Amino acid sequence: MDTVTPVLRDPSLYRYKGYSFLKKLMQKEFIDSLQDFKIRDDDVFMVTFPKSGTIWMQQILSLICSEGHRNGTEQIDTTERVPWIDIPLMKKDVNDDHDSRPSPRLFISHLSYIFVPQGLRNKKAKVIYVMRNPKDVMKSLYHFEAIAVHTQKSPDFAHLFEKFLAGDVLAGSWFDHVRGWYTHKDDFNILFVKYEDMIKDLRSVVKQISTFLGKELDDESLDIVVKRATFNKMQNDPLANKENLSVDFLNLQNGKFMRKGTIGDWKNIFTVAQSEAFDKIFLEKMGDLPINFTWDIAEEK
Ligand code: PPS
Repeated sequence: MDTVTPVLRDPSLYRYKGYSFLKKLMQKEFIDSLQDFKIRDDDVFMVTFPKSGTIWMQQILSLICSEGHRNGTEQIDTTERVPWIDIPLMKKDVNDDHDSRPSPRLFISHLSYIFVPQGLRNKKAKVIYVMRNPKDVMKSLYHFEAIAVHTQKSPDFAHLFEKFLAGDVLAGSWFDHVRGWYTHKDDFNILFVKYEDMIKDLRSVVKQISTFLGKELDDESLDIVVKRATFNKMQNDPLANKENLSVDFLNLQNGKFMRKGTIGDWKNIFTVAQSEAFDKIFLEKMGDLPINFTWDIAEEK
């Protein structure tokens, strides 16, 4: 549906083409204009459903692609090095906004596959899609709502649970997002990465990404990237952990952006009934896809 409709459980959002956009920051005309964004062959887009490891991968891409960032000589916030394509910058025209940036340009996005620039389908530019088990996404989102300025906070987890299932959260339905990107993978030059694999073996994932980007790192550089992308390191790095973000976006008095960074924290909030209900829906909606998530850190021990 191409018309704009309200998002029932969160009036700060509007629904357009099945996706839930922030009224305050994302205008549908701008989103539509992204179709014509001029892609360079060496552009790199990193796409996630919210709370799936966006700033983590943003930091990793930044470190892989910039030696200055890696050795700490480049004091630039990662959001500047790897900006959102979803939100207009200074010039408010997506081509003008990013035209003067040197290659390779790195971008982040929460958009579903239908909204990204047509040029990405040339399969030269690269897409990295990071996904995380949706129960942990929900738990992370529940806490994030306390610090997010532009979306409505759920009164309790039961409300968030319903909201999430209905797609009444930023980016719409998690199921549609993951399914959409996964089933259209052949339209793009895309690498899928799981948050849980990053937790389990960050070095291997960093290696995999640097190979995908054609930027093989020597062992020493690889070690530096991994070290600077660990939870503890990022938690103490204001250039990477959103602490420098304006109070217009995040109210960090109410909580932390870098919260726990683990697998299975959903167990501390889901009731047994919610977990079982979710498992059933997950099976119905995703059971036909060959995507296996790790739901519990103990599964790996
Ligand atoms: S957002 O708002 O959509 O951009 O959020 P996003 O960055 O996608 O997700 C935030 C969660 O990612 C965790 N995170 C990390 N986990 C492990 N290691 C590192 N280095 C790392 N960096 C970010 C962050 O803590 C959020 O997860 P939760 O479960 O809330 O802790």
